[in-house]
Amino acid sequence: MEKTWRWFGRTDKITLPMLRQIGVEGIVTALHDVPLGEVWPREAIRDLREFIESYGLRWSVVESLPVTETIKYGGPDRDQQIEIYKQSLRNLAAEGIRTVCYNFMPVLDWARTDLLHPNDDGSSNLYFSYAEFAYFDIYILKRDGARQDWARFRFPAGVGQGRDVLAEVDALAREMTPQREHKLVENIVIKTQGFVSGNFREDDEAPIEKFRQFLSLYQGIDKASLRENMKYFLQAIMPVCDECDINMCVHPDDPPIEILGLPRIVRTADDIRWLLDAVPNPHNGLTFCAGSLSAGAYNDVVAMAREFAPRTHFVHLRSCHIFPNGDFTEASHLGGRADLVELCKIFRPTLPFRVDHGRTMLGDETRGYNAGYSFLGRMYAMAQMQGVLAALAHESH
Ligand code: DNO
Repeated sequence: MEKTWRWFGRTDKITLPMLRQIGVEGIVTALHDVPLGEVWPREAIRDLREFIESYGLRWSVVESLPVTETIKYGGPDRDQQIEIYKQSLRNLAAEGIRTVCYNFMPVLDWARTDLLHPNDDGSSNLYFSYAEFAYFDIYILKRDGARQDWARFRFPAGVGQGRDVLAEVDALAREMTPQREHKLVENIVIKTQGFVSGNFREDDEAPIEKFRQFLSLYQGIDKASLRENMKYFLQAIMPVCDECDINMCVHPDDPPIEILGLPRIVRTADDIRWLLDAVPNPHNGLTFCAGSLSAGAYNDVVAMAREFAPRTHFVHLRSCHIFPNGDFTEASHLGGRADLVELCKIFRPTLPFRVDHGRTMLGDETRGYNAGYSFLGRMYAMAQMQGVLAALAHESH
């Protein structure tokens, strides 16, 4: 598979010459400076492409060309936003970039509650605690209906049985400090979101207020209507994808659970079947994020890879470990639920993959990195995956 790396542009402290040294072939990036909802100008795409190429690398994948909320909830200006999206796709194709990752998660992109969860060996990982997330929802966001939603919440078979999340939330409330609350807001809304070109920015002054406004846009939007809106969007952009030979690849919901009273529609094998069948064009495909999918106890990641490989255009290699209480963390790239060795046997050898959510280790803390995108942790994971791929290639000779 093509070895790619998510790089955040010229200001990224992890530079292209560093990536050359560790075997990276292709770059996964976006025009992070273009405000959400505006056309990506062809000149700016060309400029970044040439910069990448000047280091002997290629711009392989766009992650992400963001889909604005109005397209997701079906607002009055969605057609206008879809036209803008189409123009950005045309501009990307004109510069030879034809694999585009996006997501269809309402309001919040990926979510974690702890970004530096300590491991026994001294490194740290990202972590998702249901109790802390529910605390954020009930006590910080104070969302209408949050308490009832969490009272009804059921873990999938095999994990979290008998767990009383609400009791844990109330216990947390008794020991909570303003510093800890601040940290939780920072983790859920700022540090995980600020760099993904989504709704929130590092310098947002009232992120919780902004969060509530976004949530209010989704009143009355259920799973069926979100699906309709996704189908509408995909049908509208497919003619451009056909004309320009662009592969769209939706990123699964991370974590693959319904949160904040919002529908999430790319969580399970059934969801993916639905979205691939709803718009059966091969340009409507998937980012197979093994990490996101493996955080759902109901997902058999290897079986899903076998089923969806023909429509997969981009792969995220990482793996999650789910604890008996249902919480999850990122596992080693050679461990966890996702069985990355098996996945590497399934996907076409020409597909681009990137490692994802490396550990924080050996001084990564001091280097400056975006949450989940450490240098040494990802480099370690990349080396593990390169070893796996080399061993598989050797076996097949
Ligand atoms: C998080 C990422 C996501 C992903 C988007 C794709 O680490 O995997 O932010 O890039 O959801 O649109």
